[in-house]
Amino acid sequence: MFSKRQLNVCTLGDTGSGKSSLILQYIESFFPETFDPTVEDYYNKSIEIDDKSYTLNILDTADTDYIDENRRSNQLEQADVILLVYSITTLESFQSLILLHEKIKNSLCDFNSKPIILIGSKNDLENQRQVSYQSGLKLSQELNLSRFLECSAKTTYNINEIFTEAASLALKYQIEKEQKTSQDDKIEENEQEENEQDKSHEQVVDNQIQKTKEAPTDDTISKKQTNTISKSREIGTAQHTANNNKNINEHHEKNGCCIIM
Ligand SMILES: Nc1nc2c(ncn2[C@@H]2O[C@H](COP(=O)(O)OP(=O)(O)OP(=O)(O)O)[C@@H](O)[C@H]2O)c(=O)[nH]1
Ligand SMILES: [Mg+2]
Repeated sequence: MFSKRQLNVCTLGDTGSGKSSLILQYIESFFPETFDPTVEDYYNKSIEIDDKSYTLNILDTADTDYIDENRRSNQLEQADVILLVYSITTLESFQSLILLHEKIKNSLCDFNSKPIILIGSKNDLENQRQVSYQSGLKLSQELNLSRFLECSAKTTYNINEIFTEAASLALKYQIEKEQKTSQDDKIEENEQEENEQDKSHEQVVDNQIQKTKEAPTDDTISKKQTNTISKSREIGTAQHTANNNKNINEHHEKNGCCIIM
């Protein structure tokens, strides 16, 4: 059966920064007024990109301090895109992202190609703002992130935009990764072929060397020829002597005498 391509999103950020709220607003069109800290939750939703349908898997994580490092690094590896969330009403949640970003960098082998979106949540709470829009934008540029967006789970401002952008970046990341893998496979295949060709060439050269070793040298050929010549000379001499004796005998027989040898 035809199965849809899965795009994996991982959300990270301080407790209370608004991760669960923006996910719930996107998935269920629901804004939770009361705060219920997350342990770990998974959500999924169908999404269209260029008339094709994909499944967007969203991981809602617990605050960074409460999670095992291996588990976190697995979550990061699995993700095709990472959402770094801070609240515009809490400077601390913004500052802690710098350290979190550093941890992600150290944890991922393909950090440079993994897309990361910076999100400033709760922008409906303008009167409580502690982090300016410019600061968010500046940080995203300094850290070379893929995108920066402010949003509000309460008013739904930019909520769809976040996940549409996340899905597109995730798809791009997956395709580039697949292309790189197939290129690496081709390079490996070519290297193997070249190695095999080198080996068979070496074998041919070895065989030739072996044959050359076994083949007679000019010296041995001339020795053999000398032996053959001397042997034929010996044979010739013997025949000559026999013929001579025969002639002498015939001559003596003709002359009525015989030689006893
Ligand atoms: N006004 C307003 N309040 C928000 C918004 N988003 C979240 N909140 C409130 O902020 C509190 C924390 O939000 P959560 O979404 O639960 O935060 P979280 O990042 O999931 O927290 P953890 O699960 O502990 O990591 C809740 O009481 C929400 O009602 C928003 O866009 N506007
Ligand atoms: Mg939560």
